[in-house]
Amino acid sequence: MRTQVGIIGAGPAGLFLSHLLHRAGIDCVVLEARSRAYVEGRVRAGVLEPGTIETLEALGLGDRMHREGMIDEGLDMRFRGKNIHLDLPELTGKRVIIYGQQEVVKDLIAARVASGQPLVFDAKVTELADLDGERPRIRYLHDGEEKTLECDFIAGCDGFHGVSRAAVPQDKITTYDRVYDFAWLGVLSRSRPIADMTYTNSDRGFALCSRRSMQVSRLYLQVGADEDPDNWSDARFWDELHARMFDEGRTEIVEGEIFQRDLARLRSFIASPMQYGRLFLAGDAVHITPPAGAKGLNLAVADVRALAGAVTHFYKSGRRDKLDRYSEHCLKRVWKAVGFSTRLTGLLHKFPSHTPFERELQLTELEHLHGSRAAQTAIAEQYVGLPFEPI
Ligand code: RFL
Ligand code: PHB
Repeated sequence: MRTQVGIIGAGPAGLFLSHLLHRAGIDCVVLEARSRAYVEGRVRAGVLEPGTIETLEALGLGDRMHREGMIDEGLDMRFRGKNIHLDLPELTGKRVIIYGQQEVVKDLIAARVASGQPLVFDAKVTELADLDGERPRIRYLHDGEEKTLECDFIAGCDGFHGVSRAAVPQDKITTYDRVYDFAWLGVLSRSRPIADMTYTNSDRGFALCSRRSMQVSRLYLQVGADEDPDNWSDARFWDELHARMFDEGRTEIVEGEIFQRDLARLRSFIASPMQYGRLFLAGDAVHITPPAGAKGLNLAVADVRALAGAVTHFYKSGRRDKLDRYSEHCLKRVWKAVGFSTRLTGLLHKFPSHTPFERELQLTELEHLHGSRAAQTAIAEQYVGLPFEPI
């Protein structure tokens, strides 16, 4: 089999890229290791920045997001019983939309399938070959057979544990990372969410109240890195959430049936450069932000917009200049976003390693944010996402 761009992974990065390329008249094949049901059922992100919203709209895929998504105009940060309210439209003129990542993924998959363009599930990529030649190849397993896809370019959109990044010779890539010794225990509950997206830094640790609809809350608690989600009975989860949200009277947070639980280890990670020969890495395959700040999915979209622009330019003009700039272009945004999420993580979590001095400094920064519009604007500007620069 042959195509122009071989895309590994049907997460947000691979799926958005397939649509952006198809719109530009460029052929691609998406290979996904898992089943359609598995990919559509994976609960993750929820906050879409204006740039991601516009990208879905431009692809003609924004209708359900506008019908079912929830416009979010503000977020709260609580500490020591105080509340910082960031009014996003007032501070930035922009809003975000809360719409589950798996809903975005469902919309992208349905449209790709309807267009008749190739998207192969249960196709696990095992090896990449000739990345530095003219005709790179992808080997994968499908229907019990080993198959080969020959391409002009390969897009490695296979997430943090994929095979693409590992296919780059070690002396051609540098990695930067920081692993945290805590995790987020996330649940979905059938209960009315509280009014605003609310982050809290309490003496008992971090918590976050978000939502997926007016009937479903998405709730997170900071827990130990190796915590077993089964150790958290529903009662224990609610007790801890009320306490961390300063809702001891249990008058604010509505409890409901918890029907999904997951644990996300926290890490900051960047691999550089994001390309090697004819392989281009995008999304979680090449960078990970800690989830505070909700940047991962949005960064994946920013990467593949740049990649689609560079590939389109190549086929139109025969020139590689934009492809050659891909990594440098994306990494500017990536470092800012990873820096922002890392800073927010530092501001909001309880660090087992903190001395009382460091804990007081953390609370002092929150106090400053409480009283300073300039500090609030700086957070809000990054939270809604920086504008896209042309590649
Ligand atoms: P994905 O989504 O991991 O998709 C990669 C795909 O590649 C497939 N794959 C392979 N396919 C073929 N052959 C192989 N050998 C393969 N190996 C892997 C996988 O099966 C998978 O389908 O990466 P992508 O596309 O780069 O998308 C990144 C986002 O998923 C991620 O950044 C976000 O979910 C992060 N994130 C959030 N991002 C936001 O923008 N806003 C948020 O509110 C937000 N909240 C979150 C989050 C991530 C979380 N967790 C679970 C880490 C909240 C949480 C709790
Ligand atoms: C979510 O709704 O899943 C969510 C919201 C805000 C974050 C991270 C995740 O910072």
